[in-house]
Amino acid sequence: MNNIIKKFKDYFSNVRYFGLLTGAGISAESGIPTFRGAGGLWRSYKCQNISSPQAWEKDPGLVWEFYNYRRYCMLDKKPNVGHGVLASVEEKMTMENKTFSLVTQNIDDLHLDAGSKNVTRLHGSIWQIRCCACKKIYNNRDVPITSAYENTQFDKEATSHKFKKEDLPHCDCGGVLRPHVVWFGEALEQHNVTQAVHTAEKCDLFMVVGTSCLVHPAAQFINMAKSNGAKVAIVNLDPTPADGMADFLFHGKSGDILPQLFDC
Ligand code: BV8
Ligand code: ZN
Repeated sequence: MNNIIKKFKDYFSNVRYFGLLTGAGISAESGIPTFRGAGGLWRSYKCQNISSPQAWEKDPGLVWEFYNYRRYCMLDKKPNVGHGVLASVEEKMTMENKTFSLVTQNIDDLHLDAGSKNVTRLHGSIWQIRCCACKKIYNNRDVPITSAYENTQFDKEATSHKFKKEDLPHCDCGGVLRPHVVWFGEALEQHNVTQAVHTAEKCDLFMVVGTSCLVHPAAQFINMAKSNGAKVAIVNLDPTPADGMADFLFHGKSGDILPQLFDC
């Protein structure tokens, strides 16, 4: 491992545009379950089935129960060493007039909490809610989201309780508020895609941290960076389908590996 770390550091010393893609794995050491690990299930639902417009259409009260539970779990979570190292690298590169651009699939906002500035939240934020009628976006950290959700924050047995429309959060305009996240089957916001494409096309190093590289279109930015001539580094606990593209491949915890790769 030391030889590859030295190779990485030698290359990184000449990097002028550092692009990154992070996933649930970088937040695992903060105590937030990953999607395809144990965190992939809530009660009897697969996350990607309840994080969908179809589930919202069918039972918005249940979808809010899921997000209210995740907000409850995320409320006290703090950035870990991995988030902190990336925030320090960005600060150093900015002082050296170099570019740092972090694209995250995570909705926990821990990169922002760690001090990262140039962050593209590809899938939104669990701490933002949006009006289904007028599209107004609110920053909101209320847990429970409304009093009707008091004491429903558990993930084991299902509740037979059916939430009514009046139990849901409402906008000043009277519209129902939903989580401002990208559900499976929904398009990503164009401005975020534009920023992610720019990062993949312009960077000379693209680092992928803590993602199974299974969710699209996020995973495609790795191929895009590679085909645009960037070197690819992967830091992940388990092997990923993108490992074959890696010029620098590190299997292990991001909280252990990132501090070894950057002197900051
Ligand atoms: C869209 C917000 C089109 C919600 C999320 C092409 C091919 C195949 C499928 C598709 C495709 N195109 C579209 C699809 C369908 C779908 C998709 O990708 N499905 C997958 C499951 C096959 N994509 C979509 O639906 C996207 N939309 O394409 O729209 C469209 C266009 C026009 C008009 C209409 C529609 C939208 C995708 C966004 C979904 N929303 N999140 C919420 O969170 O509630 S995605 C969700 O998964 C999270 O954001 C999560 O971050 C993300 C990806 O998962 P990972 O982050 O990778 O997490 P995972 O658990 O999988 O992996 C963690 C990794 O960390 C593991 O590998 C583990 O080894 C590692 N790890 C663990 N601990 C550590 C660690 N590594 C380092 N250190 C550690 N300590
Ligand atoms: Zn509204």
